[in-house]
Amino acid sequence: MNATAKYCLGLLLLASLIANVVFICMQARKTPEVPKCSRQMAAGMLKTHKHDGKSLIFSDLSAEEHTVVKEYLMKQADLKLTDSEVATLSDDYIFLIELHLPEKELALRYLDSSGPKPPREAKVVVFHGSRDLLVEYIVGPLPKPTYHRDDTIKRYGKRLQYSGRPVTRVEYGYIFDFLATKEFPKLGRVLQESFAYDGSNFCFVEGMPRGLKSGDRASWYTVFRKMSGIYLHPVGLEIRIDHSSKDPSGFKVLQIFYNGQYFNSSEELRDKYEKGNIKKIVYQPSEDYASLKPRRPPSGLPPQQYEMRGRRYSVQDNQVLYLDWGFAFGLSSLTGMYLFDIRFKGERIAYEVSVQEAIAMYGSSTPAVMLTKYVDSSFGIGRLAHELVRGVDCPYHATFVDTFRYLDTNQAKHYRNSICIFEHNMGRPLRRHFSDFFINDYGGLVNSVLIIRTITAIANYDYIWDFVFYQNGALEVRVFATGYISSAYLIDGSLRYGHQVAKNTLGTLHTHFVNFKADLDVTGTNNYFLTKDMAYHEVQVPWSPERRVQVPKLVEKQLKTENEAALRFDQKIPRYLHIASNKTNKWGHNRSYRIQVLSFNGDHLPESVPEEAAVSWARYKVAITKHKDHESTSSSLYNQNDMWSPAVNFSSYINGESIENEDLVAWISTGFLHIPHAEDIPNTVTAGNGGGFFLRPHNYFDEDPSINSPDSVYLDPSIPSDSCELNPNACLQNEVCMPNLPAFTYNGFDEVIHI
Ligand SMILES: *[C@@H]1O[C@H](CO)[C@@H](O)[C@H](O)[C@H]1NC(C)=O
Ligand SMILES: *[C@@H]1O[C@H](CO)[C@@H](O)[C@H](O)[C@H]1NC(C)=O
Ligand SMILES: *[C@@H]1O[C@H](CO)[C@@H](O)[C@H](O)[C@H]1NC(C)=O
Ligand SMILES: *[C@@H]1O[C@H](CO)[C@@H](O)[C@H](O)[C@H]1NC(C)=O
Ligand SMILES: [Cu+2]
Repeated sequence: MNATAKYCLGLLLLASLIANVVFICMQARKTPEVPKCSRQMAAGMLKTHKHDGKSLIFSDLSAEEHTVVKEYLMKQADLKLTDSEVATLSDDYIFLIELHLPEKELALRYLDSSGPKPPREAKVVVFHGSRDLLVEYIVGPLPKPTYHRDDTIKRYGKRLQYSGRPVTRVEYGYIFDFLATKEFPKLGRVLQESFAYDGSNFCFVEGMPRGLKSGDRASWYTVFRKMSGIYLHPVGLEIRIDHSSKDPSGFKVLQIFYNGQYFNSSEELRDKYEKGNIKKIVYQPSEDYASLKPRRPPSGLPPQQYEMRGRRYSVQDNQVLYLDWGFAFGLSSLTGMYLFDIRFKGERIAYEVSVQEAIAMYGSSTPAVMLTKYVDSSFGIGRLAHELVRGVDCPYHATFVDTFRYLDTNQAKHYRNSICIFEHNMGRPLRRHFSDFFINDYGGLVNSVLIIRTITAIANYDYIWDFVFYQNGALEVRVFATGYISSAYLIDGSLRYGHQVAKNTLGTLHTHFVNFKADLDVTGTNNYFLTKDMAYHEVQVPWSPERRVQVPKLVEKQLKTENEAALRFDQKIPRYLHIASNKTNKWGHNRSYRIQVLSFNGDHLPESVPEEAAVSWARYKVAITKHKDHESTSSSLYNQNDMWSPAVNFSSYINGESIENEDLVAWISTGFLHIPHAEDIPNTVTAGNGGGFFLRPHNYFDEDPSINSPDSVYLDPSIPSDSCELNPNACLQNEVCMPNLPAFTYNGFDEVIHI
């Protein structure tokens, strides 16, 4: 045991002694009897639904299922798999295991009629280093697999090049080791005098894509100082490494960018530095401006919400029931949160609503950032859903759900409390009216919603993913960005690409675009795509024919093919977009759900740019395609690392097919432009930084279903103000109920990635 460890142990003993004394003192003080709320479901709230277990066909694989899939494949002699714990880049090993979603037709037959349960299958991504191929296998049936088949061609229409694979922990390890042991020793004096490098105080952030054409695997690494909030501490050094070789001894430095100057090798930088004919950086200690440690002691507590009479929703396995709503949920390591079989009053509204992709395109004059186009699902959006913090990430009283994931690992990892579900009083009426003048009364309904959330910390950025269920039958999907901006070392010309936000630090301009999938099924799968807007037209005033006026009129249109319904980012589009049924409501109008986008992307990469094919979903504000099981996602695990010949080229889904009386899928893009500014330090805030969309009933019902909400309040002058019959708030004071909250726990650091 070294001296520091002994010292720590001593402190720990002392701390536990103090804690015990405090605990004993607290026991001694007699606590008054406090009534506690029942944590059981409120009686009668859920009488219209029951959990049926059918949602399990959409549930993520369990820890045991991941294990049996791995063990089954390891036994297949023809695959020649090496355990990923010991595999090198030239071996064949498992990279990812996750649920393979059932085919929609089979799933619907099982859910809606007495069809058989679809086979439960896993999707497994194998990196075949020995054959230079990436292969996706389907393994089934679980829990006792008997078959595996190569699904790559069916899904992607082609074989996948080995160079399109993401970088694994092992490869990162080789790269950082190569720098530390082969290159940095050559730069001893430069690193010492410029950065006070001590062998362990550097961190690296990579730019992507890893080159300029298909097959390139030569990434720029920006060096950041290892201190709290590394992303805001660039030191002024960037290095481009060719790591295309499967043998790490073949890794090479291609360029070095030091204080705004390019060099072809460490030797060149060293020699020029020693001769003194370059612009040097002279080390100065960084201030700790990026730390998130509170700068003053906490005081006060923000308001909390709690459930007076217990929960009004219930979560069983992966199924949630809430008032009139019901849905299944899961978390894909790659694409993040998805919901299936979303029903309101028992009727399916959407088969699937899911996150697909999040991209960010950066500007800078520094080499690593000027190329950067991050395509996050290739890194894994859901992969980085860590434990949520009670009382901050989700309300304290939320229900927390654990997830298991298998990505770049050799056994499923357990992520505690990585999804949260809660009912939330938004503190604003969903609807209300106070009638003055002729009749006096008041009717209102507080906006109480159910939210299911996960938060994914994808390196510097944290994305909050919310699905919000309203009592009027609307579903809102939101994304918010927070966390650290990425930054670059300030050099001449930097200010064209952003603002200076700290000493020597440029906050680099970038876009955030996010793509979602909404597979709506409005009264079944036979749907149409309708648009509505208004236009002014001129009419003669009937009682004054010599005058003409402009009157807004309803403009309705049906778009009949995928091409017509691919609504481009730079196009003026109708404001109302509907997935409609040919069934009508009581008033004779086609029943529909409206897609209402809250914030469109804005400018997209020009289509002439070779990388554009990998993110071609961003060409469209909304695109409607005919449902196909093999067009399940708008992007892929491989799009980032081979942007030039992407595994999924979304624009090819739009190929002239009819979308009349078909099963339709809406691909919805939302986003914002981020020009970093001083207040992004230390963190970007969620307020104002996000996007999303609503799916809202539109002539779907005959009236607003929220009129039946049990939370409705009604007042009129004849009702005594202390009567609780139509106004539960009048009796709130009689609720003798304290929240029964669970103890605070946190284990989120158990599964962090170490390289
Ligand atoms: C660095 O490499 C580039 C491109 O190969 C070349 O044009 C340039 O002359 C090289 N610089 C030096 C100093 O060798
Ligand atoms: C509505 O669509 C269904 C399914 O294609 C079809 O059978 C029916 O005839 C259609 N009804 C009307 C009124 O168009
Ligand atoms: C709207 O409903 C009517 C009546 O069922 C039907 O004839 C018509 O085809 C529907 N229109 C669309 C675009 O679905
Ligand atoms: C992507 O798909 C579109 C539409 O099919 C096609 O025109 C384009 O060439 C494709 N691009 C690549 C790089 O595959
Ligand atoms: Cu941003």
